Amino acid sequence: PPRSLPPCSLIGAPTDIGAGARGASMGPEALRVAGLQAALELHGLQVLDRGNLSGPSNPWQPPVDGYRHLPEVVQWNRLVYGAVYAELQQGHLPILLGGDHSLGLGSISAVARHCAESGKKLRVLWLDAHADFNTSALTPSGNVHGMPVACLCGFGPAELTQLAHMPGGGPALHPSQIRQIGIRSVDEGEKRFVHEQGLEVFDMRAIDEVGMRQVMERALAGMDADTHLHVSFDVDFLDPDIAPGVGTTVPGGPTYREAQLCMEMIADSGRLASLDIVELNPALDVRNKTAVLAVDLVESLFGKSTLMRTRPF
Ligand code: HAR
Ligand code: MN
Ligand code: MN
Ligand code: MN
Repeated sequence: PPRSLPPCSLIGAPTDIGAGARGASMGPEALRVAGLQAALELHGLQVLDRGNLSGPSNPWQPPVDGYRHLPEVVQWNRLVYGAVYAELQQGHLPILLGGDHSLGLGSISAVARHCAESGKKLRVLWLDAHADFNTSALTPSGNVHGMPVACLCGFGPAELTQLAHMPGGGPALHPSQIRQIGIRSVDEGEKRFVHEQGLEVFDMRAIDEVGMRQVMERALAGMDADTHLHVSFDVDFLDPDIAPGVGTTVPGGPTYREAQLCMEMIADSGRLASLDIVELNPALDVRNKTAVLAVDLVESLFGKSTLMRTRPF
């Protein structure tokens, strides 16, 4: 059945500035080549391709005070913030095509600001192999793509934690707004910090024990008509057997069927209002198959289903 979704705006952010491997900068084009726009249009959506943002190149330097490329990461996130915020203001559904996951900062900061201004509640689903909750003191790498969730919760350099200039001056997110799914790689210090801050993490063990269906029921619980749902889809969420085209593969991720169910249940919630597709690395892919898979899953996220089902099985 046709769903009433606003026009979607594709925003390319071709950079690997926060990553530990080069190549995520080619993600936006790989998603376009895999047919993202046509796939969404087939499901009745209006799609506006806003092209690519243009930011600083990657100097590929070691960390300085615990961060690699902080000035360039800030510049890219300012660009992403502006582009995502502009689409939300026009009533569009922004789809950020990364780029690495450090850009989730700019994207979700814009969403948080928009929600604060429009009186909406915000729920963030973070689909990832990693918690991305490091700080400069905890990080083993200095790569900012391992830090965006911490920065969104106010733990990080002011240039990154204050991107949104939230009313009241606080952080963009409170940990209680976040649900992480698929997690299976958390660094030692990061693990303690996740626990301290009370992040709600549905790790792979949770999926093993109760299944993707119950995990998603719990992750989506408590939303209502006033909830804006943001999905931050790190492609390394998926098992590397089906999704090799990412910089930081971790074995033991969701299967094709589990990932489909995850996306279908998000679609059924009817609350999806913004999306990041990040960490796709075409330099490490095999004949663009990870991009094709990502497009297939995003179709489900936007309501493709096998049958015109009216209730869960
Ligand atoms: N935890 C590791 C670090 O901080 C690896 C982080 C990798 N992050 C991503 N995005 N690929 O989730 O360096
Ligand atoms: Mn299709
Ligand atoms: Mn990530
Ligand atoms: Mn990841």
